[in-house]
Amino acid sequence: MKKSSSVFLALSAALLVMGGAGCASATDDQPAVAPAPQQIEKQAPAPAAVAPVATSTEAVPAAAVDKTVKEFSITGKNWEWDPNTITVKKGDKVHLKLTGMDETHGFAIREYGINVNMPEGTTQTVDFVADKAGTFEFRCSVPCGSGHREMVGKLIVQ
Ligand SMILES: [Cu+2]
Repeated sequence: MKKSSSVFLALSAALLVMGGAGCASATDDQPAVAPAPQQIEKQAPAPAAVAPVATSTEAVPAAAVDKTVKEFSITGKNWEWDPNTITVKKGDKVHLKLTGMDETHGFAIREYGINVNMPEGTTQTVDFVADKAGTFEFRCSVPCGSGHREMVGKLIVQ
């Protein structure tokens, strides 16, 4: 969880900076009176396809405080990922919200050393930096029935 911790530290720092933007001592080049919240809208495609889950373990909406973070909500259900392709740029910070819908699944991207258990009805989060370019499969890592092997999606890092 080292990466996760450092991301949260960075986010905390960003929050502090934003919180201070109302004061005369704002340190960035934005006018202190105009924090322009519309600039920090998240860019994840089609988040509406995902039902809100009250049990999210994520307290800080990463994309809301750092627009360099690419945020995606992905659901795993028998037997598919939705969405099943996500595209980022090399070097992007990626924040994934992973929701297990109908039973326990697992989200794994071998080349990135990611393997997260997704107990049914929960949302797990993963933060990583997309520092390797290419196309990587994400697969279910928890045996979940006859379609388990077909739960394959793609992370495209351009
Ligand atoms: Cu599975």
